[in-house]
Amino acid sequence: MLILYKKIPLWQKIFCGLILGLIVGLIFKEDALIFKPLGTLFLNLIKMLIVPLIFVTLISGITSMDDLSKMKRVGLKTFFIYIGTTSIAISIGLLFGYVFKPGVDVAISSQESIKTSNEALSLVDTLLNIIPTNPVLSLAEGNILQIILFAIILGISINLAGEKGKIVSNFFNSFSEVMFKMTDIVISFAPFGVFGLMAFVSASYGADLLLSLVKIIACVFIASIFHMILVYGGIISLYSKLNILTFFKGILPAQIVAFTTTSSSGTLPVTTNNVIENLGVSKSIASFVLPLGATINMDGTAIYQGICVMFIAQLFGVELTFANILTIIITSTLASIGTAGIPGAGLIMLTLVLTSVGLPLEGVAIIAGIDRILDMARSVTNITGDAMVSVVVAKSEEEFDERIYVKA
Ligand code: DAS
Repeated sequence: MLILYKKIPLWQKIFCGLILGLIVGLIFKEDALIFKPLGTLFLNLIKMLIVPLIFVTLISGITSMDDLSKMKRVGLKTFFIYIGTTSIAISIGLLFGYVFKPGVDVAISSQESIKTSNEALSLVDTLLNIIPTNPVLSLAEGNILQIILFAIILGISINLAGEKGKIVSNFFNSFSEVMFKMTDIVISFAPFGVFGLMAFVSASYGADLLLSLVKIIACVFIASIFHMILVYGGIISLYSKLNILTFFKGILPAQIVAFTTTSSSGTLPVTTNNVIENLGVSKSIASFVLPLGATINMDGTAIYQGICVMFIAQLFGVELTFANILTIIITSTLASIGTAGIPGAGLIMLTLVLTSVGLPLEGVAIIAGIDRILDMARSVTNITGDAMVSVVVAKSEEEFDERIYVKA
């Protein structure tokens, strides 16, 4: 039996966990909540990985690019593709919100408390807060943006130290291999964890709430799928000349984990494993591109912001001007950079975007009631965008093994 189980591809095991969890939750409702600890255990295991994995593999990734001009080239490519796809994403979100009008004739009173907008940091605060005044504290607190900045500076410093930095560089390369192995161990538990998470979500929400707000849920999901197929699929096939279906099959395990955990950072170990093991991206490119993407590249969140702003404007009968739309595009793009890769982060940033155009925050209360469902779509889109960029950059840097990709 165990031998048979080991032969089943991981993505099929995780997918079965997802479907089984959904069915069990809808059938057994509150009784299905007994499976929640399985999901919590899995979430805690991947949270255990996040800090050491990002810190160690990012440094290892940078020290493997000891040619500073190459690091600059990879960094610029990564950053510009991230910003470009996020700007397209917010525009798609606004377009879907304008065409589908999800906020028209919705009369749902909300039970959720409204998160105040002062939780949404301004852009300047976000940028200043990235500086790790105490790197050990940043690691202990899991402040991902500060960890990334410190790892980048440390990695560059190791390269600049040359021979004298070799021992440190070898240590991080070796530690990075160990962290990849630890990630494999945790991922083997994913099917059970995904089952527990999905059973909890479907038991908690049930069919009735979902049906009452089906229009905005459908809008966010359809726009996310549209963006992934059109934009990511387009770049993968037209620019990198690779098979789209192979890409989506190779990243499917990470997509399912993102769907159930609603955390890009939490899914990072699985995303890293998938792009290296299934899509042939080199460890150094994956270690550099993915941690950055998990925190600053949030196309799914940008789509969600665009749709929700239109939903709330329609809900309260507010006509948005062209200047409002431009403001929304800029603030949503910046907000998605500042959004952390954790569950529900986008909802807090939504209040920043609403405030930027003077829309009432009361609408956030309605969104908050279904935000976990909407977060599933945006988190899947976010990690898929990260994976797409890692494949495109790896192929352009000839750090890509097409033999692995075609076998995905
Ligand atoms: N849940 C966030 C993520 O991990 C996205 C969001 O909340 O917008 O990507």
